[in-house]
Amino acid sequence: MIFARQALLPDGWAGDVRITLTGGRIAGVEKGAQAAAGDVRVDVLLPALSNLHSHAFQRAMAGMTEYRAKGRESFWTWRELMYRFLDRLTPGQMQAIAAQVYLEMQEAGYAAVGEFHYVHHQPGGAPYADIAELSARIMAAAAETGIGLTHLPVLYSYGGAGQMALAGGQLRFGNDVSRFARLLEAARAAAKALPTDTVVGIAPHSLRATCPEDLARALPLAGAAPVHIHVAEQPKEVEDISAWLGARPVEWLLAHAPVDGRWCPIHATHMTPEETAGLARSGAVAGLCPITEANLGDGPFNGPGWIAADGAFGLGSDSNVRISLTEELRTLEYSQRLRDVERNVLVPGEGSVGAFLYKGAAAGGARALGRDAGRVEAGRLADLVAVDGGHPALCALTGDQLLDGLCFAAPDGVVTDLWSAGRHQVRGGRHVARERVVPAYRKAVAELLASV
Ligand code: NGQ
Ligand code: ZN
Repeated sequence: MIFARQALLPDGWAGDVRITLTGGRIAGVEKGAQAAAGDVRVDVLLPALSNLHSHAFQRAMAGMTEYRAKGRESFWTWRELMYRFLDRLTPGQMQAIAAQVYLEMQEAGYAAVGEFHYVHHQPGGAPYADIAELSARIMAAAAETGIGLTHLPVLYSYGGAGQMALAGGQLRFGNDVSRFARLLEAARAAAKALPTDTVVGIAPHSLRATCPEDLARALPLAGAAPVHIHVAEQPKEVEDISAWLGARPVEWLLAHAPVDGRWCPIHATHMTPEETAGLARSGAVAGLCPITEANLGDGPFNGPGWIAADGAFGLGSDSNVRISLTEELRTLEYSQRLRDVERNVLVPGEGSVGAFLYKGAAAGGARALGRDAGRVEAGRLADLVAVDGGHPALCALTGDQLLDGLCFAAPDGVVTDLWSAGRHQVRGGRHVARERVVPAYRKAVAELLASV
């Protein structure tokens, strides 16, 4: 049982709310209740967000790619450094890094993660004895931390638009569709050992890493599970795809792929107004990664156009250069304010920006990960987060202003408790596996640095 002084329920804020959990789900929600001995008492209870886009291993490069070399620095030069970083990464290091990342996500208020997983093979490209070795490492990290996992094995077959050959660091990613299908089967089998809220979807990496024929063969492998794809992140990607396929990436997908509510286009930054409206109306959840998009110089998302077309959205920490839910929320809104020279941009009509962004990201993130979560309601997965409303950043605020405070003023340290499908992994602001996971992370990065 959880007893909350205040909780955000689907029909609004309520006081003295007692929540019953069974089998990882919310069994009952009672308003105006009495606390009983043994209840976990919290202050402000919210639906916890799903982090819909992560490449866990990139966390270990944080701070290593912020040096301007001679000449022009871009997404593409960052990518070269990232590929080089992969020359040595071992399965054990992958697991230790992912566990640290998932722990930090839970402490920041995310109950679940969509791991867009594309490092499959050994350096040089030879598969491991178990083709899904690195998927198993991601799953082990999820099991260690208790985070809800939507594992997204990635199809990455070509080095660039027009079926270019894979090269260098990309060799660790490569599969044709047949081998990808085997890897997916192995990952699905391995996921059976995880809690039942685990999901396995698929992720064609991007149009530049696949081709129309392969994509048509790969998509049915998803069944009813989520489909994630990077799209329209950088102007050069839009140009390359246009030159090759005669249409811009989002335009091409809308015309040739069965884009619907199972789809999560990641970034979707560089779109025409027609693409923006068309993609929003397809029901797809835009996977926005504001901190990484700022860090990589991608550009701002067309938020007003997306909202005007009633588009769904969620948040992802992508490169994990910094894992902070509050900062992710405010970076998204600030990117719009800086571009439009305006305030309070991301809300339709009138209303609280923090409330619109938080509730929207809770619902959209859960849908993108195939999780029955995002609302504090009987029957849903118990993905819950509690924050300290008495924290100086929040103590003057009530109702939806609490979400504005969370979005614009608070540090992540306001999170006191977090449940991933009922697993109570953060207590008193600390993850229960901290003492094991953090030293293992330090050891893994020290080893990794010594090997390069
Ligand atoms: C990724 N990064 O999947 O991590 C890519 C770079 C690639 C972003 N799209 C890798 N932000 O393009 O091969
Ligand atoms: Zn990504």
